[in-house]
Amino acid sequence: MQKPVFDAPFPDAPVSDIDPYETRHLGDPSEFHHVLRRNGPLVWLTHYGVWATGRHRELTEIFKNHRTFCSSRGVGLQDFKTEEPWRPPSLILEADPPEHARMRKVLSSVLSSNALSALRNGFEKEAEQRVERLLGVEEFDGVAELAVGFPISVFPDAVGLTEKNRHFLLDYGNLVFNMLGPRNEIAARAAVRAEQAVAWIAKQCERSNLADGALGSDIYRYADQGEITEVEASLLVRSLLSAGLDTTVIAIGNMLRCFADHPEQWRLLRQHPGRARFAFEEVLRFASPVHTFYRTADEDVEVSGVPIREGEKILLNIDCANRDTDRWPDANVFDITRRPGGQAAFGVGIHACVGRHMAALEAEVLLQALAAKVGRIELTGEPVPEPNNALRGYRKLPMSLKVGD
Ligand code: OVV
Repeated sequence: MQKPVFDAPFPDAPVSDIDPYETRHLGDPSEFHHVLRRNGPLVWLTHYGVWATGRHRELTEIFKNHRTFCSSRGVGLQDFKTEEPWRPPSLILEADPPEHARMRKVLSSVLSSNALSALRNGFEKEAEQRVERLLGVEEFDGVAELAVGFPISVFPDAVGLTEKNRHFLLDYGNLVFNMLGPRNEIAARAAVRAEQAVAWIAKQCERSNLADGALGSDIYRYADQGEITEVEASLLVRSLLSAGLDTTVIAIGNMLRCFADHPEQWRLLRQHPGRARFAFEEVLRFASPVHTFYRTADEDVEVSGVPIREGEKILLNIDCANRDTDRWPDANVFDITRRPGGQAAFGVGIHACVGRHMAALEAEVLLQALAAKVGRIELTGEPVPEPNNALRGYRKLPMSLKVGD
């Protein structure tokens, strides 16, 4: 299929005709990363007519400058100013200050580490039982049993979902993230799979369908106090359901892969289980679950000498920035002893992940349950990547857990 070509906006602009959304680049981004590093601080992608950067410095600068680089025109490839979004925009992800701040305040108190500490015991029990069950199994799929299995058995309950059919959550999250890219085959497949999920999700967000004393009903308490409307509350619950599951599923899968590939790091973690939190941050740096978000220039601006015009989109390649050798010594080495502060997997600035404490809690609890029992995490077959327009992770991880040292 012939693709349109968007000419460079000025004569000497650094350009590339690589299509990062081709399945092979989604599975292995090294060629795209190479282009981003080599061609310039920002590179014009002729297939899409957008700028792209994978440098930590520029990515951070753009994320931090939320006034110029807005989110309300969408954080995917699509410009909400010129194209109709596929669903009512998220009140937090796809919003700018001051509206963004009012929503952020609600979600950050509902998802504060204090608020979540009550969940830890239950999460621990589930993680320990799950690990125990898998210890004697010769070969299993780490994605199904751990990366999906663990979050899906704790997260929907934490939100207060009462209905069955929780697999719709995965279909929906998969769709939400795929719709941040072009309308390629991957997005089309996700849409077919999620057809029923969209209506199901809307229903789960209603107050009457959420259990008392869980995160969803905590959000509705802010509606009772008049800080947000009832409709806003339901859309904030939708944000939890959009961003809360697929991300941690991918993150845990990537974490398993990291430790399977680096047994010496696993040994180190077992010697220092208190390092679980830092180890997870290093996993996020080394194998970032979200590879791409966009911003849109809301005015003419210059970044590192490159003029960007109002209305132009910038692809921010998070996983490339997290491997930037200008920012990280030995960026391509997985090392849980580093202090990966500044890693960009949760984003940077006012939009940095509001659910990060939930993600860290899930990962840390699972990591500690594994570290208590498992001497080695071994791959028993080829991992199968799951191509997604915004996430990078696995569909299958054939593995086994070896007891002992
Ligand atoms: C894909 C994504 C990430 C973060 C937040 C949301 C969605 C949302 O729906 O608010």
